[in-house]
Amino acid sequence: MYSGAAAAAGSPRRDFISVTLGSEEAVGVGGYNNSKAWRRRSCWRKWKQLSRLQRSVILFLFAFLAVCGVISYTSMGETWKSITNKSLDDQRTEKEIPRLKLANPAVLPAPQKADANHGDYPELSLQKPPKPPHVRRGPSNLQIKAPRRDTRLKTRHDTMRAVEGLVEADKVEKTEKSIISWRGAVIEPDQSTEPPSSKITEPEKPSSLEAEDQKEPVPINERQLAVIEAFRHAWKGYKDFAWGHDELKPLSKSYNEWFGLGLTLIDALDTMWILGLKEEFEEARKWVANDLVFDKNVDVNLFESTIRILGGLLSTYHLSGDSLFLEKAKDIGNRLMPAFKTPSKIPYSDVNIGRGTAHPPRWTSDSTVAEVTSIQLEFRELSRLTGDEKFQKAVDEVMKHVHILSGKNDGLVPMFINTNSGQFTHLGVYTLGARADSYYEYLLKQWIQGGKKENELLEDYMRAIEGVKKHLLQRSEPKKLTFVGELAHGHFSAKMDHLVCFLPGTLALGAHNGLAADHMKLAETLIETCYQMYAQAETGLSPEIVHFNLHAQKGHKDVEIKPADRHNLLRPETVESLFYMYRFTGDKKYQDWGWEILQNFNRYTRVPTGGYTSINNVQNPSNPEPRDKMESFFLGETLKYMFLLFSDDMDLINLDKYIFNTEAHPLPIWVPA
Ligand code: DMJ
Repeated sequence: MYSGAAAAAGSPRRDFISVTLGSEEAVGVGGYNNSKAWRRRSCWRKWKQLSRLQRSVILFLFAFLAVCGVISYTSMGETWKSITNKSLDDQRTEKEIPRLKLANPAVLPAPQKADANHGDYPELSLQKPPKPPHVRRGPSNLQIKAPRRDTRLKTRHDTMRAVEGLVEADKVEKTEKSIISWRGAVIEPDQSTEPPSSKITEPEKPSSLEAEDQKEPVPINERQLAVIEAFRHAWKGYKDFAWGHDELKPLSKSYNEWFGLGLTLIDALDTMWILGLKEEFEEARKWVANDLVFDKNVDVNLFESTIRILGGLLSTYHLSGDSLFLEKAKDIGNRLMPAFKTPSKIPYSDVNIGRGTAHPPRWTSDSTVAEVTSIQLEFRELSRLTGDEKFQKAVDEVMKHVHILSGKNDGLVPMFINTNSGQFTHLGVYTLGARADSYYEYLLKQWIQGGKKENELLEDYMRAIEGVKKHLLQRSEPKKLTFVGELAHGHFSAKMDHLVCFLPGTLALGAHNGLAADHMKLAETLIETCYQMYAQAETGLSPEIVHFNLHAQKGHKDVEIKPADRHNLLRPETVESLFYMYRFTGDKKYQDWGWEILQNFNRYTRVPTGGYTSINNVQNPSNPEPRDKMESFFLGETLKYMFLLFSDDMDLINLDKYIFNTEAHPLPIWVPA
């Protein structure tokens, strides 16, 4: 552009010509060679005209410059060589030992006196690479969506592992490779299943509870460790002699089959989670994944399989976030639904989960009232999780029906209900024990689960407690213990089942949720009675049923035990109520009472080769007559409530967030307080 402009100006100058020398257009090839020859001749002429001295000086200068050039070339070559080699070395280092270099260069020790003092520096091989991030594989819509979990359970799991010295780096690394979830829930990458339905609405977490979650984890104490030890002992027996079967027979080192569905294992899943027994949980989880099959030609009891299996799977899903348990819960939930196909919609007691048929017991068309009214927490939760309302509809219908049914006595219900007519049968007998107990418990708990909006449930509960006060409360002699008796056709009986000891806990839970303060007073007196049912037996373990003395008699205690009633099945109800009482009052005496009970279980029911057994005679410490059976609720309920009772962490399964079903499986409260 510049040359064009100059040409256009029409003023060729020498300088300008030299610029255009390279242009063929300007000089042509021949012109260029002629000029070279001319320049050579003129230089030679000038050299000849110089004096000898001048020529010598010039030659010397050339020689000097040549020597300098050679020297500087040599030293630059060395420098260049070293630079080139260094960069090659660097490249090799990054390619050949990339992990050492990339792992954590900032913590590598400086390489000083490396040979003189090996011990001062950590071996490179001992340096732990940074933990890989937890990676969820697979398309995002197939990834497991965990429900919101109690973060205190997570931190407690960490504490537990530390306390027991279970944290071994290699195990942790191994586990991290094979799982994609945290803390115990082994979710193998290829086992991810579809997420919960989009209709699921997890309850929002109030900010105050978020703050609670961030509190320091409370360390596990000695008594809790004793519970863990007891659990492990029980689990050892189950694992060695009854793995995958319903119940352990610890003395004969065999098992008992009821439904053939691994009842003890499923009932114990969330207990293991809460106790922080990661390895045991993982092993059990594998059994659920690989061996738990519901497609079986087997009759199961609707109530028992709902509270133990469906309830256990749902709570384990909530605690672990592992969708395997939700899938299994859906499966069993669907298979139980035929029970509701009755003329009255009051479900049959038994269902064949393989054939999809249901029926009442052989000898009657009645179901027990407790059984048909204590499956609601689980089916309602299943509807919420799946978005399929059929589960909730079926069980709500039962509650609505019972709400308006005649035959109650001041809110107290008879024990049987007919599946054809939908009417109560065997009228006139009222108890808070067997066959009616959890009807009362679930009235309150459903009301809490649903966010305290379902007024009919609350009405029925309040009326029933008034009925208890009016018809069933009495005081014993000599200690004047308040107890809950039974009413049969107008006659009061001073009989009380151990099962009734759920009541103090339920009353306390109601009072905690804003119900009448006198419910708490009643809870305090009743839990004292339940404790005395243990303390007044020779083994310190309660019998199944007691009769209270209404009149003082010399040499007689408050509690009388009939020969047919003196067995103990390792039941949970008193420990359950102790747990609620301690949570709501902070009174350590409840923990101490629970501790006495645990020690007596260890003294009289523990089988040395593994497991615990029911006993036939709580009055004979020298021979309590072991029955050779460990009920699944010992692991599902009794030991779980023990552990929670001894915990000083009031937020471990926070009672404003969770509601326990009647088998001690915690389910979320839909609208937490
Ligand atoms: C458990 O299966 C449940 O607690 C049920 O409500 C009553 N019976 C046993 C424990 O005693």
